[in-house]
Amino acid sequence: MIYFISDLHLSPRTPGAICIFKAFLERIARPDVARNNSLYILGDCFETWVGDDDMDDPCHQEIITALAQAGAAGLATHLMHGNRDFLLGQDFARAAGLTLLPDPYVLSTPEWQFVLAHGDALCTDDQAYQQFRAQTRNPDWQAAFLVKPLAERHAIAEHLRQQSEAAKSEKSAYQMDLNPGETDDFLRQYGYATFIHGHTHQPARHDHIVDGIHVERWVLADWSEHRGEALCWDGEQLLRETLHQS
Ligand code: LP5
Ligand code: MN
Repeated sequence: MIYFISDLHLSPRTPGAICIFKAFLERIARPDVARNNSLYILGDCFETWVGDDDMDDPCHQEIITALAQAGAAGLATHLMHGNRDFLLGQDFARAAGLTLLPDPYVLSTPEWQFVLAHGDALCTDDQAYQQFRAQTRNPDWQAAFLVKPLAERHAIAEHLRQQSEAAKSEKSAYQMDLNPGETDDFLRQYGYATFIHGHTHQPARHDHIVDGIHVERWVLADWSEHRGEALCWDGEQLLRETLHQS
C-alpha cells in the first residue's frame, strides 16, 4: 500500500494529532506489512519548523523517534515541504530516517503514474501569498533567518501565523484555491498523471478534462485533534481512510 497524508500541523499544542500519527505509523510499519508499505507526507507535517537545530524539543523528538522506528521497521517514508515547514533539512531527514522530496514529485508505480505536490505553488490568485512565498524561499533570506536565536525564530513564526490567519480572513475561498488554468497547465506538463496534493484543507476528488483527457485531482484533508486522514493506493484504486486515536 502507498499512503499519502498532509497538513498534520503537529506541534506541542496538538497532542491528539500526534497520538493519531503515532498509532498510524505503528499500524503501517508493523513487521508483517512494513516492507510492503510506503508513506508520502505532502507538506505541513509540522505547524511550523524554524530550523533543524530545534530537534531537541521533546515534542519534535517524539515525532522523529516515531518516524525513525517506522523506517527501521522497513517503512519507506518520504516528506515534501509545505508552506509552514519548508525549513526542514537534511539533519531532520537523517534523524527521522526519511527522504526529502522536491515539489512537485512524479511517483511512478508499475500500475499508475502520480504527481505529488503540496499545492500552494498553484494558488496564483493569492498574490500576497505568492510574494511571501518567493521571499521566504529565497536562500539568502533563509540563511539570515537561521542565524537568529531559536527563541527569536519562534517569535517570528508565531507572528507570521497570526498575520496569516488575519490575512486569510480577508481572502475568498476561490482566491485561496488552486488557479484552474495553472492547474490544467501543470497536469499537461506532468503527462496527465493523477495529481495528489494538500494545502487548501478542502478534501475532494476533482475531475479535470485537459486536452480531452480525464485527469483526477485528489485533495488531502488537514488533521485535527480528533481525526486524521490518509489516502491509500492499493495498486488499483485510491481510498480515503479516517484515522483516530487507538
Ligand atoms: O498556513 P496557512 O494555511 O495559515 O496559510 C497559508 C499562507 N500563509 C503562510 C504563512 C504561514 O502560515 C506561517 C509560516 C511560518 C513559517 C515558519 C518559518 C519562518 C521562516 C521565515 C523566513 C525565511 O504560508 C497564506 C495563504 C494560505 O496559505 C492559503 O493559500 O493565504 O498566505 C498568507 O497569509 C500570506 C499573507 O497574505 C501575507 C503575509 C505577510 C507577512 C509579511 C511579514 C513579513 C515579515 C517577515 C519576517 C520574517
Ligand atoms: Mn499548507
